[in-house]
Amino acid sequence: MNFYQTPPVLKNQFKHDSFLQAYLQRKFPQSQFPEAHADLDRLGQSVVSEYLELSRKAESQPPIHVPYDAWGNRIDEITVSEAWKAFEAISAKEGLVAIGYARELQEHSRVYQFLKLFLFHPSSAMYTCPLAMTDGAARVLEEQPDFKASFDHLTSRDPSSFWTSGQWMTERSGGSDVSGTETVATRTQTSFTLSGVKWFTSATTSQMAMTLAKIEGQDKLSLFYVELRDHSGRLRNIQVNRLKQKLGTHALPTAELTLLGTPAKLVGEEGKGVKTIATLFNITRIYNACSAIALMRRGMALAFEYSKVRMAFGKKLIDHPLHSKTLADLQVRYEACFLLTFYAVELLGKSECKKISPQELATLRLLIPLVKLYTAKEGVAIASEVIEAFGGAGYIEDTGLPQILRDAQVLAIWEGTTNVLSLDAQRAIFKEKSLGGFLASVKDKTKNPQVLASIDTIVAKMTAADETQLNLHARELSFALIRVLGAALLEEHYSSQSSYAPHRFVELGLLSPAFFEHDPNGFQDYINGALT
Ligand code: MFK
Repeated sequence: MNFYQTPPVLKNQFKHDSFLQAYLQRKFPQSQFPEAHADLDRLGQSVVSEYLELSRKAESQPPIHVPYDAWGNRIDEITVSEAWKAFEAISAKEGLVAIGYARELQEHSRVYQFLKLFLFHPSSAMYTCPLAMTDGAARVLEEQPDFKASFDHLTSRDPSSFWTSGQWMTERSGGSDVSGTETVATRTQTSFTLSGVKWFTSATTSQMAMTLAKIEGQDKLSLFYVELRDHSGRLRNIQVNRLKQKLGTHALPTAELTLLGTPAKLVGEEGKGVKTIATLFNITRIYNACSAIALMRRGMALAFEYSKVRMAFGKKLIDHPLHSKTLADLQVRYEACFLLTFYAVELLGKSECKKISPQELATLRLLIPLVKLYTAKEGVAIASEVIEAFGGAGYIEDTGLPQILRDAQVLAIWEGTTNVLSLDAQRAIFKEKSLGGFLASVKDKTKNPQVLASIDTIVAKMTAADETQLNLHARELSFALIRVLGAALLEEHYSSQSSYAPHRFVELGLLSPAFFEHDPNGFQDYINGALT
């Protein structure tokens, strides 16, 4: 007898998402944005048909590095699948970067653009990675009149002129502490050349890249613009050492490069490289959050569809209360992540259209590292639960489910790890004084006494702590701050603190069980003892 299971079938990911539709009703209503809604509806169907097929093809045909041609000439070609190439043209035509810069819907343009990215991401084989860096580079170059031609390429809707950009920050000395960057920029008569090794360069097939280097004789980093290839398509004094063998993101070419006197142009002021590139990574960090919620939503959609067809113990999975309660908790956590991410997107749009208040600006500064770190962690946890919700099928490669977990894991690493972002949040709080604005934004959206009490506890603990304690508790502080905002956004979304989702989110816990409580000295002896 043949045994078969009914696979979950994805429906239009725009239309058949009642939580998304409720969000749109509040923030981006069809009556006000009818053309955008029609476009999103079309895309919601493409991502479960044509684009989904392409992403499967791209995933099954990873890039290949060809160092030499048949005659021994060093060529360093990176060949990618036709499907991966197709995503470049699709991204241009869909306006996945362009919409954010044309600003036809003013401050709502970013919401429209990120709704498209949200739908696109799980069916893109991670093509959103080059798009994130392209968008970040466009945001930096938009402010630099000398780079107008490149900006136009990055924000083009025409596939024949559209460019993507890389962002090469990581060297062998470290991906978090970029101050150890060893690449040297040497002055030429007209510009600079770069020499050094870049240890992780994602989307190495991009036409251009933004990268950091130290100008000879200087200690501080500067930001540089590089065009990778000359008019004949040959790399401009760049050697590809190898492609990385990665846990996930298999369609995405990530290479180690040696720059051998690569022509480059300075972007912004000399010695202000980290500050200038912060504009770029603050955009890519929002993309990271958007990618995390997109993977959560795809996983949840699949798990929910499966629960309606899979029989166990005489009834459908969804009719088992323990299974449906498990899915409900995941959905609550996902909804908080969605609202947090789109709150950041709304504020980004307002800031770019100069319609942002000082309170909102402070909120955005602190929200970016917090939403990036929180959604990434939740993305991995929810992806893992989704796989479990399929039982053994979730562990089988050709269901496509393991890819969700693999691809989620990178979101907690690239663009800043959880610890590095927690320290960035502390920089935003103490150096840039963003906490007052952030907490005022939370209080504007909640009347829940448990949320308000948690804010009081956070402030009291922070006020009593010295620098060492703040550093030790940076992670739990980050999670507490983002959860109180998540609870407030759920309350605002449901216009009530007692609806299921806002109530349950608070019940699941705002502060960690031992918030700011452990002995600051004991852990070091303990871990050293345990590991030696
Ligand atoms: C699909 C999803 C898309 C994702 C795309 C993935 C592509 C991935 C490819 C990659 O490139 S992964 C590499 C990711 N690497 C990082 O994200 C770096 C992580 N490390 C940090 O974020 C560190 O905190 C940092 C490098 C910024 C610390 O460097 P420094 O040299 O110790 O910086 P410093 O001195 O603290 O700050 C320098 C200036 O930048 C300061 O301004 P001032 O000069 O005015 O004092 C800071 O205020 C400013 N700054 C730093 N972080 C900022 C910032 N400004 C605004 N926002 C921030 N987050």
